[in-house]
Amino acid sequence: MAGSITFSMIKPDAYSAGNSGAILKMIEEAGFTIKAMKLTKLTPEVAGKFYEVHKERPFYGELCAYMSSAPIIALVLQKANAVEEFRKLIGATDPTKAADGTIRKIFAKSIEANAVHGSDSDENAAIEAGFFFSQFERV
Ligand code: DGI
Repeated sequence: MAGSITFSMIKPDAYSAGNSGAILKMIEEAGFTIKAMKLTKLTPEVAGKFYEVHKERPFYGELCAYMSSAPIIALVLQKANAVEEFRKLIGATDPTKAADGTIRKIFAKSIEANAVHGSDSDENAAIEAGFFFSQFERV
């Protein structure tokens, strides 16, 4: 099936809590196809580079420490209108504001430990997918 792509991560809190399988199940049941997948552990430096757009924000240091605190699963996902559809599936950044049935509402622990990442534009999806995966690691 054709469609656009988005980039996602299952974040340290969700991985450590053993929720990766349940989250992947929700993603597939929502109609996304997994095009690339990798389990890895970020260093604070790599997390800092990934979140460079947030470097002026007060939580940047904590965010980089958190994102490198345990393994993550990086994903490239495909679906029609993937970026927008995936942001609907994960819900608001702050899980207390996320809609019922969304991944963050179900699995997130806090605004920082919020279970999953989802790209916010097609342009960023391409940049983020390229940050984690070579062309040989994508189908
Ligand atoms: O695109 P999102 O992940 O929904 O949100 P974002 O791009 O505004 O922020 C990126 C990540 O930074 C978010 O998933 C968790 C973290 N973050 C955002 N706002 C706060 C925050 N972390 C803390 N500690 N406090 C915040 O206010």
